[in-house]
Amino acid sequence: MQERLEALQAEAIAKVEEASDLKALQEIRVAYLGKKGPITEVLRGMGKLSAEERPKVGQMANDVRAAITEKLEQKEQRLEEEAVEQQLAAESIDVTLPGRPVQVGSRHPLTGVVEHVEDVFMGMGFSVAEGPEVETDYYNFEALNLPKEHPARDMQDSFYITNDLLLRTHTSPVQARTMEKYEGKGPVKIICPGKVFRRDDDDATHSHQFMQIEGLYIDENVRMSDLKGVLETFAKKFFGPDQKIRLRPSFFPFTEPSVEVDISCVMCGGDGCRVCKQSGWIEVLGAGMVHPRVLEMGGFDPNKYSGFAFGMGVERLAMLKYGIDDIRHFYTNDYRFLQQFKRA
Ligand code: FA5
Repeated sequence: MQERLEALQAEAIAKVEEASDLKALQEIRVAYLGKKGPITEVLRGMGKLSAEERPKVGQMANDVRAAITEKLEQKEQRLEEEAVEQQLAAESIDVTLPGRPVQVGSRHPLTGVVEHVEDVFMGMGFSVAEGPEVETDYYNFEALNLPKEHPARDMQDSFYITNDLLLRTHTSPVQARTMEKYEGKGPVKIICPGKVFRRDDDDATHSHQFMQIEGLYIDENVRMSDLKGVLETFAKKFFGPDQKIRLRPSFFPFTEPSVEVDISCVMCGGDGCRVCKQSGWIEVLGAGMVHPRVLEMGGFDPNKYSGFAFGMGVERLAMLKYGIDDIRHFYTNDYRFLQQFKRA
């Protein structure tokens, strides 16, 4: 009996040592110490032993059980510790590693410029209007005093969808649409940013698709000096307090008188450089007093109301503000270019 118990103890302990996980330990526990295990069997058979042998065998069986239990517990503890260590090793963080930079997108420089211009004009009481990019011949040309066959249409050739439907060549049709909405009652004070399209050849300063911001102010007694004051305020707020503007006579069929507006060259401060072609000035927009016929077609009485309008090129503003020498950079989505405007 003693030999059998010793052999059982040795066998169980060897298995415990070999076990590699908690599940295997539990199986050993059930197999050797469980109700149907060999040690329980020995204890059960004690009745058949002599009175002398009984306590000895009982003692021995208990010792074997205790020895196996102790070994099981030790191994169990070791496996648990190892599991915790493995988990800690797998989850450990090296706090000395540099952080991974989060890739944050940013607004396109043209969007940033549009928002800046909107801010400045909203500060002067203008609200922001919108109009469609696919426009009718009527709003793009006729309502702006550009009847069919008018030679000034040549300067703004478009992409035609049908004879009567085209991609708008400027944001000025929003003038006509806005006037209709106000049904002849002023004041009207809006700006309208948006995409426009022309059959222009692409070069460093021209693109077949670009952006404009239209401005329209109609009220009683609006004068040319109001136009000049508003544009001067805009230039100083957008480019800086030392900015000067210059009005040159020009022609647009929808304004009379008409002007081109130059700003003093941002690159050289007006001294003359390559960018301003040594003139000290750069053209950024067209403007003028709304033509009485355009007011009339829009439902406004030209004897009561007067107004001014302007249309500025967003890309030109952005190129001057940031010193960009080619308009095409805005559309090619070069990451190195765009990244420079993260904080713009
Ligand atoms: C017009 O488009 C007029 N509608 C502006 C206007 C509005 C005049 C209201 C009077 C009253 P112009 O064709 O000059 O005018 O264009 C205005 C501005 O758009 C230019 O000063 C320039 O900054 C920009 N621009 C014109 N063509 C291009 C082009 N192909 N690529 C990039 N910018 C352009």
